[in-house]
Amino acid sequence: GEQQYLQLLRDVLDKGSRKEDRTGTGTISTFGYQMRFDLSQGFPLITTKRVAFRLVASELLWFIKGDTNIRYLLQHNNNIWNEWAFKKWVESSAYSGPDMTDFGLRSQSDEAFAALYREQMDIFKTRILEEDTFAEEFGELGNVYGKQWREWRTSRGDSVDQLRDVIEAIKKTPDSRRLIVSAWNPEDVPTNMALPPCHTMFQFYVSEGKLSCQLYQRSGDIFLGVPFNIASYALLTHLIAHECGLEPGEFIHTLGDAHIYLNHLEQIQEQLTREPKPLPKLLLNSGKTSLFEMELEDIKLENYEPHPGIKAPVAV
Ligand code: THF
Repeated sequence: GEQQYLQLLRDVLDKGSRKEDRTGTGTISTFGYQMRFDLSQGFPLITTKRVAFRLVASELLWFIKGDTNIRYLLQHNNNIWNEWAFKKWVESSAYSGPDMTDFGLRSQSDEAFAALYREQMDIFKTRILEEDTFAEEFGELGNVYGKQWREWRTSRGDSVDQLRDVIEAIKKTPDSRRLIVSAWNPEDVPTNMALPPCHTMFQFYVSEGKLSCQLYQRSGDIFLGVPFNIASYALLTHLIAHECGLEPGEFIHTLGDAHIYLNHLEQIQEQLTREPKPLPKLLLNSGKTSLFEMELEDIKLENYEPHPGIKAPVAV
């Protein structure tokens, strides 16, 4: 359970090497790592810091709906994808406000700039929420997860609903070794998405009435992103098991470049002094079966009593 996550933090701190990255922040990184979470032992939401489960759940429902526009997230008070849409906006010719080049890095060291950035971000969010045409153009992240999961475009001119198909296959051919959903679309990666998918593909496995899921994640921001990613795929596994009449089995998390950003080190030292608490329990509305009908209020977490949250800047 959580010990494996804490061990990942320690292993990367001990054995990782310094590596520069696209965002200019700098990381300590290792390549190839695997964790296993037995979902019958409790829901794997990290307890050594508070992780906002409602953000995990609303992001996952957004993927499941096939939505790729941040408007839905903002309507649910979820700000975790704002930076990527904002980046497209401030780099567009329609933007005429103060220069926002490298806003992520600059707002960490320059307080005056950070104030300007917050002001522009607030204006941006308000416009996404209130102006339909602005939202259509600048809230859109491109062909990110929701699009590839639900509407992968083919060379025949039609599309594949990978999520619906994999659920049907789990029901009809549970022994299949092809229960795969891929978000990595080589045709779209270079040009058609705000950020190439970090969780690139996942596979399901059914045995003894239990549904397991393994994710291959090409790149993992261990402090900020990975706790979200674990909870998100654990929730997806629960939702699909619920629909298919199976018990949740294991979530296996395989990471490619597993990295700690250099501006997360103090936060991690603090987290590693903390003892894990008992894991919470997930409760799904038993009156609904299809995951395509699930709403936030159908998903409840019980007995989550974590240590306090630990703030950290996100690298853009
Ligand atoms: N880019 C980077 N650098 N890290 C990531 O984790 C990441 N993601 C998604 C896309 N690009 C990424 C976005 N997911 C937070 C959590 C998940 C994100 C992005 C940001 C975050 O800041 N979480 C804070 C609190 C957020 C809040 O309360 O609003 C936290 O403390 O957990 C990984 O898929």
